[in-house]
Amino acid sequence: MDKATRLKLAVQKSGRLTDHSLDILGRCGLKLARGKDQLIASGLNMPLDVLFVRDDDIPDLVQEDVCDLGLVGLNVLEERRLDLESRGKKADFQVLRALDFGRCRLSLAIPQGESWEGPKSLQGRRIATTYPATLAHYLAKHGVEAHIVTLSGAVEIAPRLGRADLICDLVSSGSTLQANHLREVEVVLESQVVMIRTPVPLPAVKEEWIERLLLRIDGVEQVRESKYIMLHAPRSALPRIRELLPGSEFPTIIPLEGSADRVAVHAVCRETVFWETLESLKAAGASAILVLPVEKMLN
Ligand code: PRT
Ligand code: ZN
Repeated sequence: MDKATRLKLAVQKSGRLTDHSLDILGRCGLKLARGKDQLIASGLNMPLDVLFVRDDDIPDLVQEDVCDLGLVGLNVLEERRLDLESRGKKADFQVLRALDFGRCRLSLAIPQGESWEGPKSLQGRRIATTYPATLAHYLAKHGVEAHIVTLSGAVEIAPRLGRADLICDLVSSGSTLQANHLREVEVVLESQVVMIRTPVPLPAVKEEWIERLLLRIDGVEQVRESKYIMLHAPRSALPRIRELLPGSEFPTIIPLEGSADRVAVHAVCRETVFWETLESLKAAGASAILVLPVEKMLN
């Protein structure tokens, strides 16, 4: 593999982000030759290879220019950035895009039944976390002093084991907190997956492929909720119909052969199209309403 011409992208090897990361690359057209448990997979139809690693290693691999690109949760990236900065070093990865998956939040949670009066309730307490740098930054921002108990996992059971008074951990549905009799009280960081790149300037051919990949990712993200709507309507109803079409800019209006009054309307709607919207369109005079999925979009 030629380092000068082939992009290297780091992706989580096996975990919550793996399937979504590969899915979005697949939607961007990438076909990978990958044997199971391989560390690296070559792109068959793009000059891009995927390196499978632990998510925690992705920021450094990109910062140190081992990989050109990486897909990683903002929680991991921020922790690494704040950790480096707390030691007087510079975090150099650049965030290119925020992607619509891996959403979660890093939150403070206290035992149910305890009272909470804002960050000042943290003064002098012991907080268990796997995100010590992010938590330290939060505490400093709020001017409170607390003891950070750094754990490598199973943070949610720390209060019951007497190792901490409360926790700072990732939450998505909240059911883990509930099962451990904890109550979420404050969000420290909202997170989702981001695409990062090396700070090092790359050869032109690689920069071009990054641009192409980003355009394709934008297209993939745009079509996620998008639908193509086709309908017939009286010309007089067009102003109302345009109001009703969710997130569409310029619908195409086509005359219907043999009908002076009725037209066909075609539009891309960038927001979810609900049954209620279709019912309102019908009430406004539309008929023959079709809603189709959009597979690809390039603006
Ligand atoms: O082996 P490797 O180091 O690569 O994987 P990992 O075990 O560190 O990470 P993994 O696969 O668990 O998570 C990868 C990334 O997914 C995280 O860094 C986040 O960016 C994102 N993510 C999204 C989550 C969650 N949602 C999530 N709910 N990561 C972890 N959780 C855990 C959380 O720690 C808690 O234990 O799920 C539990 C809470 O979930 P709920 O739904 O009960 O609230
Ligand atoms: Zn990890």
